[in-house]
Amino acid sequence: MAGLEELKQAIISGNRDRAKELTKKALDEGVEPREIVVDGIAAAMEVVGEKFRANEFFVPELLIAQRAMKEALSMMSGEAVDYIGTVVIGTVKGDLHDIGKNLVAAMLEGAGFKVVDLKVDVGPEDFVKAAQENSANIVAMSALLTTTMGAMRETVQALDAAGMRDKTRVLIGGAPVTQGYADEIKADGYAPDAASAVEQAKGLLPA
Ligand code: B1M
Repeated sequence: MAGLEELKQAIISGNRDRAKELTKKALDEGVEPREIVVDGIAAAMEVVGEKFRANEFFVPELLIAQRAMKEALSMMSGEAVDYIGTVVIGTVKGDLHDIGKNLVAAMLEGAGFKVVDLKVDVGPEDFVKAAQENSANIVAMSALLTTTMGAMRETVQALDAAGMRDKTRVLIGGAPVTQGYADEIKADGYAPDAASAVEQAKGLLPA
């Protein structure tokens, strides 16, 4: 849809007002919220991520695009969606990096999950509390610092201690995180990027 391509370009170029306006227009025209997220918002952030990796975009462009993404997403709250599962997501304790986490959250929303975003610097007890309150299927954690990865292990242990691991699966990711680390801390899934996070999350839902 042409409007969603325009929305994608508005987010890539960091045009917040235009991104908001185009999201509202698409909703008013009856475009499915999930289509707006997948083909407009998440698609834009994938391009932003690629440009960043290719050194075509630097941190300021990344942050400006992220703000436009947030404005667009803010227009979606309250839209009725049939959820396929609930994910509680956050960046772990001590870690303030949220661009990748936001991208994963947007992609999960686009794939039909209800996403409860605890933002950044989220302690194990906060993950546990939010997972209990929202009957979450999945706790998803992001870490960008080698020094904060340990908080993922602590959160897995806190979920264990709360007796929640039979119902709540753990998905982890972020630049320094590996499958080996996920195995070591007994997380149920690891994803190297936002698209594979969605695949992993779907695979972690009860059959
Ligand atoms: Co910081 N930073 N930073 N930083 N920062 C890194 C991560 C670093 C690699 C830079 C470097 O030294 N080369 C380094 C970490 C080294 C390490 O520990 N290995 C670093 C450091 C050291 C720091 C500070 C300590 C610097 C300082 O103050 N001395 C400090 C720490 C602050 C804190 O968190 N307590 C700090 C601060 C910051 C800013 C605030 C300036 C800013 C963050 C802004 C924000 O997020 N709102 C920032 C940024 C932007 C970066 C870099 C440049 C970019 C990170 C990013 O957003 N990438 C980064 C260097 C780099 O990567 N080149 C760096 C783009 C994003 C789309 O990718 O987050 O990897 P990413 O997410 C990907 C995947 O990892 C995956 O999917 C995403 C999309 O495909 N993924 C998941 C992420 N989470 C997932 C969860 C999943 C699954 C997949 O499942 C749940």
